[in-house]
Amino acid sequence: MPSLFDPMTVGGIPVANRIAMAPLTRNRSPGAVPNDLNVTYYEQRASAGLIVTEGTPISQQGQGYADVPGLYLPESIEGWKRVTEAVHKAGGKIVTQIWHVGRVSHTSLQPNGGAPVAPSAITAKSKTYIINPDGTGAFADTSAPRALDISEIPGILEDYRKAARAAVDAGFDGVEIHAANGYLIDQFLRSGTNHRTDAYGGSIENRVRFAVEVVEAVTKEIGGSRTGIRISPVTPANDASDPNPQPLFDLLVSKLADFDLAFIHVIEGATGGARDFQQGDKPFDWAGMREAYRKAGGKGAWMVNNGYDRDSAMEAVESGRADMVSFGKLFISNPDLPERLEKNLPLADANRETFYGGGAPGYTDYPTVA
Ligand code: 8OZ
Repeated sequence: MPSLFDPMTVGGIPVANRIAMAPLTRNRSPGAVPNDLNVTYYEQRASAGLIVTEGTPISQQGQGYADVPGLYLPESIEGWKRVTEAVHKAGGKIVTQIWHVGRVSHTSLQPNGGAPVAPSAITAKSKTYIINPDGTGAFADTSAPRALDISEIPGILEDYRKAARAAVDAGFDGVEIHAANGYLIDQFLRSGTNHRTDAYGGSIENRVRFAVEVVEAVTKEIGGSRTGIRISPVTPANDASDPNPQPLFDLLVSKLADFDLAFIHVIEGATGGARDFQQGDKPFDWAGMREAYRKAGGKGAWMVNNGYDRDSAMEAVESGRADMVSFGKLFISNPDLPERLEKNLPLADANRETFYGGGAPGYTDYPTVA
């Protein structure tokens, strides 16, 4: 029987345990460049079997929040090299989450102050975080997006490909494609945000096309064994909706089986919220989606997320329902989370007020037990 604390191999990545650090937006990289504080933060968490970094935009167009690190500037790649070196030196493994926000952005963050792009011109009922002209930060309504012309899609696929190459150049063990939480790929997947009438909209076959093309572009560049993907079939995050997610996501994962991915990372329920959150009239069948992946020949590690604690994480791996479990908030406040879980030591709570932006407080000052 596998345990949460056993090593395994995730695609081509040997990991020391089945505890992953979930991607967490922290808005502490001004200029999109990882800095000393970011190096310390990730190094402190290197005992995770696998770190998935915060979302990292593949282009300025893919950028939706102030002070997140990028992968499209040479300086950002140099900054990330210092992070990956520190994590590797400490014995950890780290992949970066490659991200395009689509409509969840603001004109002030876009190239030439233009409109954010999306499958369809539907404004998200959501907020983003910007820097005012006077330098202060503020939450702002997302700007009205424009619908992508079909001729622009190859350019975005190229941005994903380049970001995957940049990630490997920066020393990452691989990438996680961010296809969750109502961002660009998820906007194509779900019917609430995709009203297209071309080959990328309408039927579920058409709505999974963009996701599959991104996976193809990335895996062609760096290989499936270094590529994972994160999905959130029912989340309402960023105003995402689809009344019938099961056939859509079953089809998606069955198509992903062709790419020999390292892992599939599944947010079960509403991101950071209710695990039994439902879209449509039936509860989502999580085991059924995994079965659709395995039946199609998918062999990647099945990583689960959302509100797990020690008992439920141990149960998920011991029962074989999951291969890995990722933790977000608990990794913010417990840099040595794997040791604490293994020894059943007390866990510290994270302070929400320091989640986004700021400096060391609430970022690198959570102590380890020893
Ligand atoms: C919280 C704040 C900003 C962005 C996600 C990348 O939900 C995010 C995010 C989370 O996936």
